[in-house]
Amino acid sequence: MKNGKKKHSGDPFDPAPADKFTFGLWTVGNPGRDPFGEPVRARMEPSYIVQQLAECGAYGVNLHDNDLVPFGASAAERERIVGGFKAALEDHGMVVPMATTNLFSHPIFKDGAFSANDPKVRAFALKKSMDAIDLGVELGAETYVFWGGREGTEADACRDPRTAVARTREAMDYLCEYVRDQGYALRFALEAKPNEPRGDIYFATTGHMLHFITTLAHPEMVGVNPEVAHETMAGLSMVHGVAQAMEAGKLFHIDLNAQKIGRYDQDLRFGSEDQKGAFLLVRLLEGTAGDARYPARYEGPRHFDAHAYRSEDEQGVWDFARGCMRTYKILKARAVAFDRDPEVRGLIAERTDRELEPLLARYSKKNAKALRAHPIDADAVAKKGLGYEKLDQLMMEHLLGVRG
Ligand code: GCO
Ligand code: MN
Ligand code: MN
Repeated sequence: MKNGKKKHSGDPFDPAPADKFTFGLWTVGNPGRDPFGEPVRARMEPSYIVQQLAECGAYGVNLHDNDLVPFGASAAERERIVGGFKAALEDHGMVVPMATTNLFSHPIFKDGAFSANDPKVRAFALKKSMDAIDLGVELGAETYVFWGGREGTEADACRDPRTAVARTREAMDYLCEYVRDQGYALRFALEAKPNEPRGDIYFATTGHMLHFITTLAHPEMVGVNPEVAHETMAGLSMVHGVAQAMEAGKLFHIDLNAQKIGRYDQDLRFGSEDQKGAFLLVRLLEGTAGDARYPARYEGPRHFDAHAYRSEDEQGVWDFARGCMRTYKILKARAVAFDRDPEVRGLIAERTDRELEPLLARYSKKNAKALRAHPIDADAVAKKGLGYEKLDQLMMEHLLGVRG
């Protein structure tokens, strides 16, 4: 069954490849192990996952090197596994838009990878990353994610945190050069997380990453991969982080899921917590507000980095996957209706002032003089209500499905 030939149900919220939904092999493949309990589901073969995801209407699948090729596999084993996987992708019309390296499971990475104190560990991390980059490119990946899961500390005196930053820069510059040297058309996307599995992880948020990128030798090759759960764990607004990345042209990838604030990394089904945040995120990614100053929308894959509850069997996993995609599409439809609503448009229409705006746009001695001379009645401006209660309630009513 080729994905393109699969008959769509006709339900407007059922996903189709054109929606560009992707899942990691490790997401639907998550066996439900947690720090307190053993796996509750059997391992699924990568080719089987590809088939089932295609059946659900996904566009593609992403992977860590070791999700596909076991750690320490021989070259012959690698060839056999990769060959079989490519055939499954081809058979089901699925693509691999993103790949990444597992730099956290093997005990060698107990003190991190690129920031580890032992040069042997850093060397091993670079070698493993170059191999995994080759694998990703062979499978057609255009984006390569770096998530520094174990790049952090509990005993913070073990290294100067500035050294961790510098070592990470060295590694990114090294790998950018490697990609250029190979002539690969690959971009890097850096994924931040504040903690877990380490007590504190370096570059805790998307904002930290955005600045770090400006210090690299090839900043144009590197962007970010923000994750809902990670920004929420840090108590931050995912929407604001993503907006800043988009505005900087740095949203190269995204990890969609859901998370309750103040918890461990829950990786819940997209939209299953904080529906308002999820609505605003979809609205931003889809560009339904239509601000002409910015590119219309995010064009990359809509990737779900989440997994089914531990209560689920395999059927529950596919229910989970469909749920992520359906909720995204439902929120998109709600966002379109919201931004078309004349009452909403009236409330968010920007006030313009033809005399004042040009004076604000750019500093010059002349502009500053004219600005200073321009009378502004602060009390009169302050008195005016802004109607945000009404606006937010309208958003709630669209979100809850009673309007539009
Ligand atoms: C996590 C991370 C990972 C990464 C993945 C890809 O908290 O475990 O979100 O799922 O996204 O390793 O780099
Ligand atoms: Mn995560
Ligand atoms: Mn992630």
